[in-house]
Amino acid sequence: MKKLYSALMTAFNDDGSIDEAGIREMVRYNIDVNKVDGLYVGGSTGENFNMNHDQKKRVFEIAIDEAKDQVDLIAQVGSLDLNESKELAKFVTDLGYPKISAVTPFYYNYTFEEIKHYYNEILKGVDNKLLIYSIPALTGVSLSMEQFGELFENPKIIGIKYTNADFYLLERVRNTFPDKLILSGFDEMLLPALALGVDGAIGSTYNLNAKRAKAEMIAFDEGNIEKARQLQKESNDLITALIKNDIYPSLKLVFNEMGVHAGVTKEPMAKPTPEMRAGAEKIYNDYLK
Ligand code: SI3
Repeated sequence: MKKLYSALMTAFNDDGSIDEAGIREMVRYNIDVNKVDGLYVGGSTGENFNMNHDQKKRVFEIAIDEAKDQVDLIAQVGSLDLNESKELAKFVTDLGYPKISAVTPFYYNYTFEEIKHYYNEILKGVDNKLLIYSIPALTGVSLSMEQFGELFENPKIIGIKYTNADFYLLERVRNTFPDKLILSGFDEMLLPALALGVDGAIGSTYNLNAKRAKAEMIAFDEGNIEKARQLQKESNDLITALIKNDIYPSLKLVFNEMGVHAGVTKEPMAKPTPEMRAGAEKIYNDYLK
């Protein structure tokens, strides 16, 4: 059975502090209403790269305290400060996270040897399993099939969160490493990723749209491709509207519209404008009600 994970958002107050109650509400909504299989904590959607060290730790604590062991939890610990990544990897492992993930190090055009060193260092002395977070559009880092293979030489590296529209590479990686866990990261491309044999998906829009995405996975598994295509079309109408309205603030605005307190985004991400608020209300009424 393929697994669906929501990329957990972080509720912030206007001053950039963490809204703990909001985070708990979103965890609960994902477990109780969305019935997701898991949560990806501290990813792009969680605005992890906007947070300071203490905030990252606090979000990890709140999420696992609320979710307990009701769903699978993956903690994204990647950081440009390798010492921070190592500390966070130990911290979340001690908290009980069954899996970790780390974004490829970015900005300084690291060599592959440096990237490999980063992953192996994060895992040194940490009794946990790791998913490589590959998102070339945001990091500028594209790993080849051979490079994934070299990273997999570390037995603790169990798979990839694959946020990449390169389906040729996905096919090569899937078939070369049939035992690795590959979770697709582009919600709008779930169906082609399913066709290439991913084990599930992690995404931002599943916070709002998990039921449709789950139904699409089931339709795909049953061989009902027409139904899966129709569901992907409906999802993409929603995702297109969210992207046009500025996706991160809009996901929160729509959650707030649904009565789930998601707070606001953290600067420098845009704060909601009146136009965004109106757009979010329309998205809720048009696609989710
Ligand atoms: O938290 C995370 O790391 C993610 O949710 C990554 C995920 O792949 C999302 N990518 C980004 C850059 O946010 C997608 O879910 C994305 O928002 C969605 O496909 C819309 O483009």
